[in-house]
Amino acid sequence: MPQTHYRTCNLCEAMCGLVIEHDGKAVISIKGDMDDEFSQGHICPKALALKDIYEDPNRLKKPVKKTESGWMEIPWDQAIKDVTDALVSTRKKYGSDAVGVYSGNPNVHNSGAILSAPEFIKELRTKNKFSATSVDQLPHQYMAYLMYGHQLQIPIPDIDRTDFLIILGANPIISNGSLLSAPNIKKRLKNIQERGGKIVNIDPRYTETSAKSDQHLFIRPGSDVFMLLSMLHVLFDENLVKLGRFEPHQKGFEELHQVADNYSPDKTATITGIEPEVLKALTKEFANTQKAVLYGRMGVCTQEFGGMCMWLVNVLNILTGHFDEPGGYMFTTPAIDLKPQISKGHIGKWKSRVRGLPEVGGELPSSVMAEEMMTPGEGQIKAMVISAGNPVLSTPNGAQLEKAFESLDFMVSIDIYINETSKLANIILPPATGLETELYDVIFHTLAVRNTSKYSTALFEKSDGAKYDWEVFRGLKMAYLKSMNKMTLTKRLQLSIAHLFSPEKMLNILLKKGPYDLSIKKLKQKPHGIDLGALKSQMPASLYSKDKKINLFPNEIKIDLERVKNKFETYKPERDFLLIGRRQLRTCNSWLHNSQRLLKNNSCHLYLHPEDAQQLGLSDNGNIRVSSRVGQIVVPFETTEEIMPGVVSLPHGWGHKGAIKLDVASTSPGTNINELTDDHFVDQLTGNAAINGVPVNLEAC
Ligand SMILES: Nc1nc2c(c(=O)[nH]1)N[C@H]1C(S)=C(S)[C@@H](COP(=O)(O)OP(=O)(O)OC[C@H]3O[C@@H](n4cnc5c(=O)[nH]c(N)nc54)[C@H](O)[C@@H]3O)O[C@H]1N2
Ligand SMILES: Nc1nc2c(c(=O)[nH]1)N[C@H]1C(S)=C(S)[C@@H](COP(=O)(O)OP(=O)(O)OC[C@H]3O[C@@H](n4cnc5c(=O)[nH]c(N)nc54)[C@H](O)[C@@H]3O)O[C@H]1N2
Ligand code: SF4
Ligand SMILES: [Mo]
Repeated sequence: MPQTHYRTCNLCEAMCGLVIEHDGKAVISIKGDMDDEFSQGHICPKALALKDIYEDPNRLKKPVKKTESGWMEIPWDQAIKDVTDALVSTRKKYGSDAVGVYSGNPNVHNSGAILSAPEFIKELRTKNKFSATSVDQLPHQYMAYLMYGHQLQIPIPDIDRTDFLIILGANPIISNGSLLSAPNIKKRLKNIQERGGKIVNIDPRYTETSAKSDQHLFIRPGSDVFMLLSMLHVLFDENLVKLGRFEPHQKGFEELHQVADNYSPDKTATITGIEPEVLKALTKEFANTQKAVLYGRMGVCTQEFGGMCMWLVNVLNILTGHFDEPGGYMFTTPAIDLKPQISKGHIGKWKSRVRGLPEVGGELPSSVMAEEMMTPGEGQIKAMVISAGNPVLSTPNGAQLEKAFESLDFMVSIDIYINETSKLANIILPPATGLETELYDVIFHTLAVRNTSKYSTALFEKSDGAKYDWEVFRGLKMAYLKSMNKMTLTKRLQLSIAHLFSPEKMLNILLKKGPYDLSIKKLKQKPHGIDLGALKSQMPASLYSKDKKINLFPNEIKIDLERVKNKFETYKPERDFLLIGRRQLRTCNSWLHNSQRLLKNNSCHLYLHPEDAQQLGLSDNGNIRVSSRVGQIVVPFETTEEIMPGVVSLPHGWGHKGAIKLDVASTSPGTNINELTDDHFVDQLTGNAAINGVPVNLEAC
């Protein structure tokens, strides 16, 4: 007898509601839930992969240990003991920093993991913590901390009410939105146009989002900071600055006047490729439209001046009166708010041992991970814990990182697949996942264009003896403390109390603390979720800074402006090509390539402008050799006028070489873009990886 189950898709930030027909054991169909309060039936092709992941015979169900004769299944108890023994012995021998941790993206899409992983990681007492944050949204968090006082107080564009949206370095038609949870973003963007509004997209490639915009401007990769400074210049030059009600709630405004003096649109045009008159008109229209917002994402934060760009995005929204206003750049009011529970953030409390890059919010940049493993000396990383991540494919200089992992004394991956990273581990701990887990999107509800709340129960029982991520972390923590002889009576008591709290109970407590009088029980009665209304203006109450002021001009920015000035004054047109990334509709970073239906129409090709191909003596397609400071790859290319001359684009997440148990992917392995991205090419301010705008050389082959 078919049954119906409602849940939220955990594969991207859009939080689409799904209706799943099943027979108690197998999925019959997955469709968009028309009654979902937030997504109203929207779904993308990836949702069907939830069935494929659930059924995938290659997904690990039991821990495996690497032996001379290959991977061997071992019982959970032994696996947890072997892992903690190895971690404890590393710590005793070399000190606590000798154990490093990398946390990957799916942790954020898993309420059990996000609520319990920090508890285990904290016990390791290591400074060598890394995550996908520093190949992603670190500049957003950095600026949220400096300007508003909390690393998670990140404003989002209120696209449901805006009349003028500038999209800078994002491709939401394909990515479905990021730091902007907005299911069916295509429809939401169309609604802007239907109410007479306008969308402008600025990107080095004419993307799927450009095609849905009213205006598209090509910009040279990595030059956004100059365009944004020019916009600031125009605001002051044309008397368009409206600080309005924020006058008493800010500091630093007076000093902003001169910042952009030298960056008039006429002066920055050569470097950005944007016509001065076009930029002046755009800035005026942005400032003069009552409900307008400037949104910047991956393309502008994972580049050489990512921090600066995100500072300017915030400043431009604030100075034009588009901050904390409907249709502008707004904070959300989530039902579960983790901000009061976690650290507001900090910067530079310690620095990476080898290169001296500062920690941000307790993490070091992933770009320094390999050198911290490979450079001998006190504090060298000798063992790694990788949780839901694939940094060999997802962080810069992947080939070097692979060697670094191979050089370790011990490595454990908490992962559902043997991928390019976990294959290097001694032990893999595979948790139950996807349809077998409950879900509350604690992070993405705080970044959603409407205040919403939804709890999904697990659809299927996890397989016999399997563990959820949270059980794995708790098991590790318990065994680790025991093995360290840190199991004092108080600790034992604290732990046994903590163990009474399953994620469901923790979520319930958090919901009850929230502003809407919600509980898990109430949410269970609303399987399509609850809409809690449009975003609300909430300044200055939403500031976490001690002085309750927005810091418009932080010291860190003053210092970094020198680096911008230097780049500007010494700029010479590039002789190299500039490499940028590209997301594809049927991918999810590196890990859905085992789903046959998602591999369809997907391929890992380099996009190249026809004029560039001609100059290189290439035809319309074939293979090309691409090299950078750190590596070289041979990859099929395609010519297209979509891409700016001088720029090439390649998707990430490919390059499944030699990974075992990724059957389908191994027949279409693709090439790893991160063998070209450079671990030394980072945004010096935040430490974020500059994976866009990477200089590369092209050769026919
Ligand atoms: N060049 C370039 N590089 C990039 C990017 C880019 O645009 N260009 N994008 C960057 C961005 S934004 C991100 S977020 C990162 C992502 O980088 P990572 O987070 O390092 O990698 P993912 O590819 O998301 O791999 C996630 C792993 O988690 C596992 N997994 C899935 N579900 C679960 C689960 O429930 N539990 C556990 N324990 N494991 C699970 C999968 O099997 C997979 O191995 O890549 C970054 N790298
Ligand atoms: N289908 C699919 N959806 C996904 C993912 C996926 O792998 N596949 N990953 C998810 C994750 S983890 C994330 S973080 C989000 C990211 O979601 P988005 O932020 O929308 O990221 P991208 O699609 O990579 O879009 C970045 C855009 O920036 C442009 N760009 C590159 N360099 C520059 C530059 O220097 N300046 C400017 N102005 N633009 C530049 C690129 O051409 C690209 O169009 O997507 C999520 N959604
Ligand atoms: S858009 Fe994202 S959340 Fe919605 S169905 Fe696709 S992958 Fe799932
Ligand atoms: Mo991401």
